[in-house]
Amino acid sequence: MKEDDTSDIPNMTEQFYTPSPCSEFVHDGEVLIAGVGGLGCLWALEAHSRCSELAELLLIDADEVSFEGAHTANCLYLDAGGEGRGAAALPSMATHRLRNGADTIIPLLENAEVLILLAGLGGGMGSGASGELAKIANQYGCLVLAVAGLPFAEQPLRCSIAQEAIPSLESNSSVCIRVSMERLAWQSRRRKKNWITGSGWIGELVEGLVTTLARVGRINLDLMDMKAIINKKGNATLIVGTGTSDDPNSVVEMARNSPLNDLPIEGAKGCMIQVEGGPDMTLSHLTAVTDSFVSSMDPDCQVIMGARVSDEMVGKLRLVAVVSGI
Ligand SMILES: Nc1nc2c(ncn2[C@@H]2O[C@H](COP(=O)(O)OP(=O)(O)OP(=O)(O)O)[C@@H](O)[C@H]2O)c(=O)[nH]1
Ligand SMILES: [Mg+2]
Repeated sequence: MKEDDTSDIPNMTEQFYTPSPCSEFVHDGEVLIAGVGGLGCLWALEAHSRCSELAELLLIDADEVSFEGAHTANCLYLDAGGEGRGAAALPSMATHRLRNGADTIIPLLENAEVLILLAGLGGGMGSGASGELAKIANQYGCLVLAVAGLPFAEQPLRCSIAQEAIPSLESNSSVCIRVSMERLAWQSRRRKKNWITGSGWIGELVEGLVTTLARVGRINLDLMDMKAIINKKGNATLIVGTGTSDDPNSVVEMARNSPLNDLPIEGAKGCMIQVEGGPDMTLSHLTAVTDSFVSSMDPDCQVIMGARVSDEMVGKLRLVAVVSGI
């Protein structure tokens, strides 16, 4: 079927639910967390539950099951014949449905400065609609940070659908990290968690990015800092790691071995790093984490650093970074 031939695509029924109130913290505009497709919606819901007062949530799918329990979400329901069973692994159908149904989400995109886009590739909706959403968001001036889940190797058809979908998502995103679901599943066993919901890794990354931009830290970072790092030549990636404050190196170790870590950061030219900890966090914790994290980067690497303290992080440390010029 040709890209613009919609003749054999059934009429779309699309539904949109009302937005939730958002926080006053994000002065420069809103951060929008969006999930596309079944897996993307699950990841977005889990991530948003960690920082719901700091970001808006948008769920897009052709399967209403994805909206269950999403009381404060904006839900874009892109159903074809009312069968409510997803986009039946047909990405081109999903692309068209989003293109035709995007009007209702334009106000959200106009309001957002950063779109954190989560999708599992290999099915219909996530593969077909995520690149299109990123493209529309770009047109409205959003900075797009994407997390793309790649299917298991034993699903060759899904892998080829994902390979076809990735260029559009990557070219319309400022940063797009590729997450192997295989690696996510494998490492989730160690966390004794279900990989399907991201096992906490995706939620931690999104929460870290949102709080970094929310200007609630001790040393604040903002969107200008993020843009300065992202705009460096070369590839960029997003990194998260957690550990305990008695062993700051464990945080960096975990970040390096995280299933979300898709590119080696050796020799990187740019790094924005936010370290979060409890009220017990000291300057030496902060420098230990940062020094160890940037040690393998280019000696002239531009490093922008931030720090945030929250009561829930007592005894813990978390590092969230945007690394560029790779
Ligand atoms: N092995 C396994 N893989 C899964 C499972 N759920 C999702 N995936 C993988 O994740 C990819 C995306 O899944 P979904 O997000 O459910 O797909 P979707 O975008 O909703 O696609 P449609 O339902 O066709 O519209 C799939 O291609 C699979 O590779 C699961 O339960 N088991
Ligand atoms: Mg689905």
